[in-house]
Amino acid sequence: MNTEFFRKGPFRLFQEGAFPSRLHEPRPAVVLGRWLGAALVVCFVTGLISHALQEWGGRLPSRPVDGYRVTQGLHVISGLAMIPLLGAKLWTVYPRLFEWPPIRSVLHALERLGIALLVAAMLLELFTGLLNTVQWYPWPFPFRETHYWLAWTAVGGLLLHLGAKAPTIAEHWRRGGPEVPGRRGFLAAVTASVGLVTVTTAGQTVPWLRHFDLFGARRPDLGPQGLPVNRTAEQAGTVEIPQDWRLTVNGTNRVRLTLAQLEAMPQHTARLPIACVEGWSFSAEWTGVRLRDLLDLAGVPEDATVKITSLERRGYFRTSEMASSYARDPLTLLALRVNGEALAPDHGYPARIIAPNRPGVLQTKWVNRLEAL
Ligand SMILES: Nc1nc2c(c(=O)[nH]1)N[C@H]1C(S)=C(S)[C@@H](COP(=O)(O)O)O[C@H]1N2
Ligand SMILES: [Mo]
Repeated sequence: MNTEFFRKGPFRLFQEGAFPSRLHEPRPAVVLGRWLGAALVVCFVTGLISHALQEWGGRLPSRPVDGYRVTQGLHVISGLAMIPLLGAKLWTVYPRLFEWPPIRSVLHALERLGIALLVAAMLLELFTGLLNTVQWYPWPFPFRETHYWLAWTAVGGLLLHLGAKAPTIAEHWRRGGPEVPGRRGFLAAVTASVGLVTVTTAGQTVPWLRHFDLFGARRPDLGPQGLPVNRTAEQAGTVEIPQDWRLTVNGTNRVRLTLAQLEAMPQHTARLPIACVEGWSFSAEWTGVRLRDLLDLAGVPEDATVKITSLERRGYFRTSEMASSYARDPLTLLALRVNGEALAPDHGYPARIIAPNRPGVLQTKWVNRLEAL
């Protein structure tokens, strides 16, 4: 065979020595792998918590009050940090794409297939997550299930990858041998990128960073009543509240209450966060009627799961379910006021749900019916 042919054009890359930078050696890849691994563990665990709270919210405790705010904030912060980390990691190892021969054995083929799966799952996961943080869902499949199963695929692929690479990782885990030229500068650049991404987005959930929140989806202090909005009253078609609006509570008996009657009931105030799955959050002082007082009025059984329905006609979040651990929590309110003012239409006038440790998507606005399931 004319081996000269393989030394020209794109085939150049398949030659030994085609990638002279020593940053493509295993040591930098192992260092980045550790950082990426740490971010991935945080992102994966907090993602499972978010999934669990949305899927089986009932069987989880309604405390700590800020639980979801913290875990979902970390989820989005670690996910965004993984974008530059993964980019750098892929850059250190991409010369492997041009390994020659491409396949040495069945095991080697499987290993490469595993890596392809891992990289594809990670890229898709970060891409869908990133678009979700800016509330863009351009795909026909349900985001949450897809994001959930891609996460398991990535973690499975990662475990295989770690298994296959265990000897290399062990060998390069500790620093040894001479300093790799350019290593410090490279790692400093990666650290700076991660820092920049974090500082310019984390302000959407970390109050003292809010002034640096250039790229986060929301500023936690911008919006009606100084609070951001997910879906406005206009988008939800709930701008006009019917004159004869009543809250209906269905239990063993049925109760219908006007806003004035709700306001005449004992009012409670709680400082609770809205924590959106998209990664932004804010805390406010909510005032209204304890949900459990309303449920008791209608004779809803203590252990019943409650279905909450809003005036909104269409939309994924027009209803939500709430298990008894939440419904009976003394901090869970049907809020009528926020920070001392009647709710703005965009925040759910005349009444909204607010409960501790509950994902934002389930804090239903424009509520008009509660019923025992
Ligand atoms: N009826 C209804 N309630 C809703 C929504 C909605 O689209 N419709 N969006 C939810 C989401 S995703 C979030 S994050 C919070 C945001 O509350 P805010 O708009 O008052 O900040 O409202 C929740 N309640
Ligand atoms: Mo949300």
